Amino acid sequence: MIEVSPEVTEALAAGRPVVALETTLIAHGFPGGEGVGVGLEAEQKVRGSSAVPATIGVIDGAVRVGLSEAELERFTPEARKAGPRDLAACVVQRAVGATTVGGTLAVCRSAGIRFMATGGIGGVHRGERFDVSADLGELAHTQALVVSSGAKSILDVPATAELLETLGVPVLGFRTDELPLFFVGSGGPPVSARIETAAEAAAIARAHWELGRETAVLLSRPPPYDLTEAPPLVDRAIEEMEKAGLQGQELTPALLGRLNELSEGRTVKANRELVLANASLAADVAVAYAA
Ligand code: PSU
Ligand code: MN
Repeated sequence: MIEVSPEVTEALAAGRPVVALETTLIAHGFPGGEGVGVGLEAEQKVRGSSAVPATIGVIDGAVRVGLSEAELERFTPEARKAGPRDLAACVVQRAVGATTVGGTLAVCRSAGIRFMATGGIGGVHRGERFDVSADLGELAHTQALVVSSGAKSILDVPATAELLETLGVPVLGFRTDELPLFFVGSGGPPVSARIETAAEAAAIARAHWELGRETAVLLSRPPPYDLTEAPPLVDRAIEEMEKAGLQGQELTPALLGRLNELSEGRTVKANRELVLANASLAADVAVAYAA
């Protein structure tokens, strides 16, 4: 049920660096078809750092690892959001399944891919309602290094950091002491270790797994520039969504769309930049690990 492209198969067999990329970001993370362009650019960034991109998603009754441009274009907003629980149903029902970080990591585990890049991981949502992303469950038992700009902007980030500690997931800060807050780099909870280079991240990931740890390693890279106007807009968008009664899987896409309106497009631009920077760094770490 998992079909790996020839390019990715060859790279993995030869021990060359491979970086997985998710498709939820493509289908639901950007407005009006912009996601495909971001997905393609992220792949170019990975190639630019001498690694092989492996974008993952479900199409035509199979989990696919390594997608062509025409295949990427099928991950429209109509695609189902595919967390780890949704992979099987998407395969059997032949749905287009856009994999989340959790869904992508589940596939990485089966395919033997050790590196992944994203914008922000899911985590503990704010508010009274119990909503904790399945991303955390997969981070707890997948030996992969995930590069992100911390957790999604709309989450309860201190609670997410506490849960990562509970699960035993190292949180490395790339040239920072604080877990980035997605749109802004500073003000978050402390990381478990600060690192300065991609090689250092690769060495810690290797040591973590050689010590028998079975969890992921989260490498947090501050966004390329601070969007200081974003946090109050995030608060406002969340309040609006609560009033509208939005919850579950629809919440993130709706919130990101509203944020884009409120910021006149600046949150989307910032999101794009940080996704691309994270793809480059993930490739650098994968290259250092392979060496
Ligand atoms: N971060 C973003 N935009 C996104 C996501 C994360 O800035 O669209 C996606 C990722 O695919 C992540 C998912 O895995 O949201 C988590 O969603 P949930 O909270 O429903 O598990
Ligand atoms: Mn959820």
